[in-house]
Amino acid sequence: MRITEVHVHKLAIADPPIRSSYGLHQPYALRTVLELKSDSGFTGIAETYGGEAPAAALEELRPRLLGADPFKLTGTLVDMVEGRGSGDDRSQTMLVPGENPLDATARTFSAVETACLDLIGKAVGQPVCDLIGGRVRDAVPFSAYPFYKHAGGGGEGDDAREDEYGEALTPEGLVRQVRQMVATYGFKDIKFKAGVLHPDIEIETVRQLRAELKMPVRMDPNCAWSIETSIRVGKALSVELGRETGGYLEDPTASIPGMAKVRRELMEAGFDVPLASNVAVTCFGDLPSAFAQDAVQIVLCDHHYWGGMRQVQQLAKICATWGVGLSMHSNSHLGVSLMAMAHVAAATPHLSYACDTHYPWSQEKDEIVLGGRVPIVGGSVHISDKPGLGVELDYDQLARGRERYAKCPYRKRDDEAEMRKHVDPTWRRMLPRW
Ligand code: GKR
Ligand code: MG
Repeated sequence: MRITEVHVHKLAIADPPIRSSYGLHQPYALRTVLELKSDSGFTGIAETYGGEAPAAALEELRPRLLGADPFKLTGTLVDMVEGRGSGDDRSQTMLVPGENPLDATARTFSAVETACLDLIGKAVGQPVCDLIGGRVRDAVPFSAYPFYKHAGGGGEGDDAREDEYGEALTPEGLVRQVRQMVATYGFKDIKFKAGVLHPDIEIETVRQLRAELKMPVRMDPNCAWSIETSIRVGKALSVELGRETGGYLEDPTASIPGMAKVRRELMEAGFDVPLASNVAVTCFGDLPSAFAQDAVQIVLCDHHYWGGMRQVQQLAKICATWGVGLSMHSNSHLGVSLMAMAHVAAATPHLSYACDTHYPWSQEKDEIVLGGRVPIVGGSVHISDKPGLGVELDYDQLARGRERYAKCPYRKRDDEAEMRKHVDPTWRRMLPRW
């Protein structure tokens, strides 16, 4: 089998004004879809970060993709994910995920790998999860992912969307938002995006979420807090975020030594609040010092920037060996990414918590998967026996996504600029904020 066509599609999808310590989401999230067609008539697809740079990186690879054998292709590109030593300053603390130059080639590789696996799966009639080792679960659990949110449904001008969830800038608003997500998707866990309001309001938000929804709650302020504040919040929420109740505290503060200090002080005070990370730990080179310092008890993987599905499986094995948990991080995405996340999670035995997904924040109108949105039922994505990722592209919808991209002014994610435009003209991302 040979790759005969390469298509790189730049898309924009409506995204509501949700907040994090990075700032405010723009009215459109950007995504890229890679399409590889083969001489045997099959098409493999992948979805990754959007804007100009990820698409340009894929375009640059075009000469190496055309004519390549998809079974062997990723072997020839392996230098894009291997051979990077530890010790560099590779933290993405100040950068939104997808903008870390140090994992740029790993992100490009991941898109190629995913599209090749989809292509191979479609050619041999097997689902991706069964190609990469075999599924250990048929249903992959995801969490409700509530955010503090301003009024608005995303999109702009005559493409402004209805506000499905409404404004949510109080603990009660967040409870309402999660109830709505749970009613629609059946989630059984909550991953709460914090680092936006004063920590005392966020403590109260977690308490109310736990008391009202009675399900495990995880909290992620994306490094907005000092070490002292992190310890204070960890102590205040030691039950709600504690190991026994299935919670964790994610990236409360920046850096591996900072996380290690928070963990040490909480443990010495008798509070077993596990710390998770997708900011302090973002690549294999980060693992030795994070594990040696016991800075992170759960690594949040993401095949999009860890270098693909098989790198995630290797990460899982390393984490299992070291007694460290594994779950999955997410960013704004559509159904192709959701299916790739679900397939790798289905074929990864060591998955300790329900995965994150932004999928409830995306809309039917933007979905590019033929047949519409991927169902999340009982909080899980079901893995069928359909070949590859189990989804095909809807080319009309893809064309609409491209048009939206051409029309909108956004070319890379910039939550700070959006924050200055709509909330506070002087806003800067300051770490720690509290
Ligand atoms: O969508 O604003 C967001 C999130 O903050 C996202 O960019 C993060 O990558 O989901 C995230 C996380 O840190 O877990
Ligand atoms: Mg996070």
